Amino acid sequence: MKNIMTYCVLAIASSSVYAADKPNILFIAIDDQNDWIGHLDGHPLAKTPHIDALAKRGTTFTNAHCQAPLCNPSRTSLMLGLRPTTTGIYGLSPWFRTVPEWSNRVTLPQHFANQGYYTASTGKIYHGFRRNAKKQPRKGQAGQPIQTEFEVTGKFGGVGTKPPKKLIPETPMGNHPLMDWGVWPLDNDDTQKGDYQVASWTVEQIQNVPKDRPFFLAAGFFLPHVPCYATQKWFDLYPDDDSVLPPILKDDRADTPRFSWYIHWSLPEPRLKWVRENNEWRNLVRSYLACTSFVDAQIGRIVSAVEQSDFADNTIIVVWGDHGWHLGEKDITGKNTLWDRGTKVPLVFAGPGVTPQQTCGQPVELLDIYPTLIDLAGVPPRSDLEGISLVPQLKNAATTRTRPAITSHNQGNHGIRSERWRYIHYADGSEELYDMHADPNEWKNLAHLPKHASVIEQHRKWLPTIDRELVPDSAARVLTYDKETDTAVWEGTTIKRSDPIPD
Ligand SMILES: [Ca+2]
Ligand SMILES: [Ca+2]
Repeated sequence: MKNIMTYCVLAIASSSVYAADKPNILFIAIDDQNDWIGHLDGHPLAKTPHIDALAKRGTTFTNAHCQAPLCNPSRTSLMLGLRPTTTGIYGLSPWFRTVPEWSNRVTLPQHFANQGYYTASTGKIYHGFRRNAKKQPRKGQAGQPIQTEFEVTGKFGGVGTKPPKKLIPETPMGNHPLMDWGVWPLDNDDTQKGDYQVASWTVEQIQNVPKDRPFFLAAGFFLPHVPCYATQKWFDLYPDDDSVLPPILKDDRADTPRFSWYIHWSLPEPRLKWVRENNEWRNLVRSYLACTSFVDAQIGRIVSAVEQSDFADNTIIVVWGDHGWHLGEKDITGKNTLWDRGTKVPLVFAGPGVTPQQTCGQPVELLDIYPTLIDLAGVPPRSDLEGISLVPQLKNAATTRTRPAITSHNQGNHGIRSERWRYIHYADGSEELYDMHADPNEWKNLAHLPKHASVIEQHRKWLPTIDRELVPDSAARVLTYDKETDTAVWEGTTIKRSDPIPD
């Protein structure tokens, strides 16, 4: 008996010794959150006091961009530390573990688990809920090893309580159930909401984590992803008039290439035309803002739990969004674009090693989170990550970065965001260029002007050299393009050059 006891003690000690002096990581994701965050000034009325306070406590990146403007490829990129043009995952499917090449890839939390960290997750971290290893393999996958994405997996969260039927009129492209927004639930009870439960579970974890090793705790909020339901008090933060609407330019897309429509050709998210005709534009904008403020409050609950815990001084907190969202800009609502509204996201770091009260306006990528957390925590580095540590900027925000932020949406379509410019290159060779200093709304495409030829040339150099085709079983929001025959195929259907743009 004594021998067994000694063995147990040794086993625990050996797993904890290595990581005992390492900081904890609190990793907070927000779904479909664009830069409508108070301190980012993406929307002048956005109220996010808790994220803003965290930004003051640490360093915020005001020019941070996703690597793919869609949940699954963006999150896969971040968690694997590889660009979508390297993973070949661009659509909502497949789940990367079913791709033989990535089935054993060590993800960000797994890398920390391998160093002795306790890892736990709740809510939307990956696209779709990934349970822990206690679950049986899915049908057809018997005999395959079950991946343990996290040691412990908590509540999924998600939408939470739903109204008995949609709150808005029937939407185009099949009246998708997720395309909905408005005040819900009516009894003002936020505790029925999935994101409230995600925050509660995270707070409980903070209060009860094992004390013998550091933690990597991941909390993923679902809102402001559609359906944008929030209780009345969050709507009351915003005026019920047209001052909430974002600025748009009439016929803004007259100077964007036809191919810019191909990357979001036919989707359940309504176009601007529909939300206007159905008097839903203001309602959508207020709903999105209300959800953003609600999620901000949930983040506040978690951060406050850390501050009141024994881990207040040794926990690195990172908050990020998986991609942006349009609310009428460029004639659409939704994601899947290569403009700033579709790619720009909040990215805030706070905690040990992070200089407080800093704002960094240099272009950075979600891809940088993996090497940054390794660097900040002082765990062994990896040579197979495509991001670059942001620790130099977290120490001094003025430290120069040499490369722009790159976003890809299906093979061949890339947005290159430097400090001043946005350059977009589509698979058929068409291009856009915006001067983000003079034209932050990206209204005036300058790509055809000879005087900008050298700027375009400088940005073209950053187009990914690895630009893989879609992996097998890619589906949902996938586009392929064959240059030889000038044929674009959206979700299995050929788009003809003469087809009218769907509205
Ligand atoms: Ca998303
Ligand atoms: Ca325009």
